Amino acid sequence: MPTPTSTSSAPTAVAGAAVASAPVVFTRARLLTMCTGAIEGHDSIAAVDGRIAAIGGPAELRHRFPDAELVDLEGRLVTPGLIDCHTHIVYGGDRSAEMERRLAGESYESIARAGGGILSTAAATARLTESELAAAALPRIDALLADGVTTLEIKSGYGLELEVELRCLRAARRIATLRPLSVSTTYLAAHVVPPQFPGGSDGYVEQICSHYLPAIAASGLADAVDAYCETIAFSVDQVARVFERARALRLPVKLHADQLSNMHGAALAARCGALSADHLEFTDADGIAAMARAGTVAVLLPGAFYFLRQQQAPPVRALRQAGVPMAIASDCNPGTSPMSSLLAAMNLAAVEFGLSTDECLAGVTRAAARALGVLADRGSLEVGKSCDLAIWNVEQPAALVYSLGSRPLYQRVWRGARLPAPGAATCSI
Ligand code: DI6
Ligand code: FE
Repeated sequence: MPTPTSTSSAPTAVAGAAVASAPVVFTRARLLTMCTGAIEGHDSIAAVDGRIAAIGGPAELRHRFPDAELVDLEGRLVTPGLIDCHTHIVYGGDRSAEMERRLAGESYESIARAGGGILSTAAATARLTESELAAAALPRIDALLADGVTTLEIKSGYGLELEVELRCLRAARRIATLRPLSVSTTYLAAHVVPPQFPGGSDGYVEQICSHYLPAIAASGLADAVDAYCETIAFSVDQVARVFERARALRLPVKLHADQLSNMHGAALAARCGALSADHLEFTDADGIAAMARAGTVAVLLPGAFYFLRQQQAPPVRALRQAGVPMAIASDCNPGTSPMSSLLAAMNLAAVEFGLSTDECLAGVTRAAARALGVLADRGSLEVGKSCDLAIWNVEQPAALVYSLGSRPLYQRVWRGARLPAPGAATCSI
């Protein structure tokens, strides 16, 4: 493994939305562009104003960008910065006691029906301020950054009431000012019915459609709208109402679909032109065909599958055959996926769901960018896209999927600025 030399100067200090404006040429990189694979003979990449200005040979780029700082990557593997496209990372409280109940034989559904689950996190979330919510999320965010993540989706959904939902979305936006990464926010509108809500779940859906969604849209705090379509949550009809309103307000939609039962959520998501349908353990052939027709991305969440000890894996073979793009995300949440590692999610997707290592890499880059509607800007190394890179201390791309806990990141680059990997080794013996 290479050691850094004096040609690599100290990483630029950046916080939040700063971008590197000084041109940089990264040389001696093994580029995994995620568009055409490694480009033969092209081992250099130029970043200008935070964007990829050119990909080519070292002499050519040095000639084209004579004032650029040269950064010798000494043969390291370079991928697009990773994208975690489904998280519930902003929340209060702790649900470890629920794990003990589940280990003693209770099911996730029965704990939820008894007032635990999402409702217990909602109560703990409501007690925190915006800055406390952001602070509580930061250790989890830092763990994802140490995995090479440069774009993160953050859902609300533990607020339930409008005021707390807005607070969670503000906390999510604040995180983007505290750490160098891009954040996409999602209003998880229909997650669980607040206790004693007048009119029950239909009354709550009515409230979401008539009051909450317009207020969220007006706030500009949400990039998309999500819902939880499940027997313990909301029906297909209720979700359809929420999505119709969201789309009328020009907010893209996505759905927690068919995780615990076949609610035909994937078909609903496709029918509504959703960016993604997520989970999909129980999705049937009709749902897959509908997703393929609509171009809806399948977001696989193997952390939740693992933590819930589910038996039925998503229909990966059929999704693959139908040409549905498959993304992988951490689903970082306190109830079903208390996991702050996207590399671990890739490993689980390979081991538990049978994805190839190439599919795993596409799942956290290109397909994840598509699931967030940001593929034109991120998800692959192409001229014009944001210069978001993950630079790795590994020989083979497959090594990123193969091991657990090995911390292979050398450095992240976000919008052209080099950032140290939190806590990671920068050299080897
Ligand atoms: N996403 C969710 O919203 C639910 N499951 C999932 O994967 C519930 C999360 C929770 O129990 O807090
Ligand atoms: Fe989720």
